[in-house]
Amino acid sequence: MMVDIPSELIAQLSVAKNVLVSTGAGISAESGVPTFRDAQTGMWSKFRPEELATPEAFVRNPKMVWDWYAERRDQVQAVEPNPGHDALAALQKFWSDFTLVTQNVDGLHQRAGSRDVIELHGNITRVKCAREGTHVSVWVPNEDEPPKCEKCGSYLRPDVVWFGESLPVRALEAATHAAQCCEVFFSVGTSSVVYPAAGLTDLALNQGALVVEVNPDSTPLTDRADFVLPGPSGEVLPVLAKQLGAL
Ligand code: BV8
Repeated sequence: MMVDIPSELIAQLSVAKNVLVSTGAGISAESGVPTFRDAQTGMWSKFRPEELATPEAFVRNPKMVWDWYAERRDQVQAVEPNPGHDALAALQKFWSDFTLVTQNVDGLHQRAGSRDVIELHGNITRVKCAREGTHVSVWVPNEDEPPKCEKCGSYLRPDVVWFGESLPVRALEAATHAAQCCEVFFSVGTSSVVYPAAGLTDLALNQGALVVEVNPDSTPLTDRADFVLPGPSGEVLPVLAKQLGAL
């Protein structure tokens, strides 16, 4: 695919000082991690993620929800970051004030070398006690139900934010501050429908940031963005980084 980056965008990015990049499931698609909008496969094909990624689902069927996350945890640990992740790790060194915010829970940005990643929705490779919130790294597997916390006996659960749960306060505060201060806001690989993450874009637009969308499909942001780079992030971001001299 031929990636065409407008020269006007390159000119503005070359002199930018404060850049915020916000990513969604699309940036991990080329690593082989299904996006939320992709149809679920296998035994999960009859469920929508929104039905499984909720506290209610965990109360109703804790073992099913635990197993869904265990399968996804194995999946993300078996794949590698792709050139889109790598390009963002390189661009972090290019701009003097760079913030990376992600809705993803796969940890691939960190594995690509990005530092200080703001994880709005947690991280699927971390497990915590459902009652105390303390992180647990080892547990006794159980055929019939999720493993239990050794200290209090409550179920363990993935350290992710479910629908209807509040986002981690410090992560959301840091992301909100970055969206209010940035000169350039990149929205990469997100359908821009899940709030409050999608609201960061509105903050950036309202304070006059230059907004760039990287996505092969159109989203509710597409008509409002200053620049739209319509392609897979694993192809667009490396070309952008090379043209800026960051790769
Ligand atoms: C909250 C972790 C306060 C778990 C996730 C009614 C209206 C508006 C909002 C609400 C509402 N009712 C409730 C809400 C709030 C709700 C919400 O936004 N619902 C939506 C569905 C309407 N939000 C919440 O509940 C949040 N909490 O608000 O707390 C509160 C408290 C009580 C009651 C109400 C509110 C919590 C939201 C976090 C949920 N957890 N993940 C897990 O992973 O299992 S969300 C999960 O879905 C992801 O983390 C991600 O955020 C989201 C999916 O979005 P995307 O990342 O954008 O992925 P998607 O598949 O949608 O799109 C992929 C995109 O990539 C596409 O555009 C595609 O074209 C593109 N793409 C594909 N390939 C590529 C590509 N792009 C580039 N390159 C490619 N190669």
